[in-house]
Amino acid sequence: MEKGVTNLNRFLLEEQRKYPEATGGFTILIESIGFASKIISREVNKAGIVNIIGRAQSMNVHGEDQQKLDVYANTKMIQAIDHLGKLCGMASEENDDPIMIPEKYPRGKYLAVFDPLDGSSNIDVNISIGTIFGIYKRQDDKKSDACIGDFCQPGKDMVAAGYILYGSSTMMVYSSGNGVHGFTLDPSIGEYILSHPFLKMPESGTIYSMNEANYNRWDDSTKKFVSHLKNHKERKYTSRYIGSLVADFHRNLLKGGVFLYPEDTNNPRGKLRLLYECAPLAYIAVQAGGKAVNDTQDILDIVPEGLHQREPLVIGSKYEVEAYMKYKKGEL
Ligand code: AHM
Ligand code: MG
Repeated sequence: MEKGVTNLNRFLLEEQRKYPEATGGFTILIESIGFASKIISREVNKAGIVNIIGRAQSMNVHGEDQQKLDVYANTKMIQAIDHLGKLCGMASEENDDPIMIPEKYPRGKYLAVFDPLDGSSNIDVNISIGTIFGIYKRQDDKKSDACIGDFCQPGKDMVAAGYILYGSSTMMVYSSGNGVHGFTLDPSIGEYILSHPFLKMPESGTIYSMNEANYNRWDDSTKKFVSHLKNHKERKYTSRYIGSLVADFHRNLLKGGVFLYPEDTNNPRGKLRLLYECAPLAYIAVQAGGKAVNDTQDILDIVPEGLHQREPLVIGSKYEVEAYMKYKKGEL
């Protein structure tokens, strides 16, 4: 390996050595998600050429059109990790029920949750999209198939979470509880190279990201919070909204600021899914020194009641998220 260059595998191995009791099961899981993401990245990059963009003519559990690339990414994620013998089940935004480990493979102690292709409305227009994942450990020691209840753990019990951003370059950002680390895919060698070790989110920022077209459907506290940012005395905020959560979150992670998808009259419990979108990104935000809440509590404290539960999401730098909560509680 080139001197001074750390690829994802080496990084994971060195992390694993810090825990003598580690069996390597976790390392191979993250590596394999990395492998799936390279295949997805390749397909995203050639989407226009091979005409894979467009609808797959099926609807997912949320009643939304699935796009071809969603289906492709979902399949690749499942195929990359179902045979490792490390998982007892998977749950995907694209599947109604838990995804079982095929009969012929052994079961393990981990559970994987993922949104295989987030921001799918941006596929057709060549805008950044992403993959989000979280890893939990099942709470009993059984090695049988997971049931829905096994996935109903609060985000703070996750053992790792991360995302892949298919942007101008492809990046994988992950945390297993020891800081947040970013790897950039070098397409010439097909390797993720450590480019952003120990990422920290600025304590406050000047960016806010939300779908302002929903303004009239927000409650008063959200409207007041946004007006607070617009009229801030010390800071001049700027608005940035891509409509791909991974991309909006990633920018704010690096630069500081806040992303909000609060409840509104059309989405009384928010739009984004707790298990596949809110909790994994909240885990990353908190590990990087940021914060994530719904309308009343920290995202990581919420115990899901089902696989596809939605939650309002306000995530980003501490200052902005705490200010939002003060407006919600009527303190400001
Ligand atoms: P998806 O998982 O079906 O792609 O939907 C989630 C996306 C997020 O990436 C993004 O933050 C949000 O939906 C955008 O919603 P809207 O178009 O209502 O602003
Ligand atoms: Mg999606």
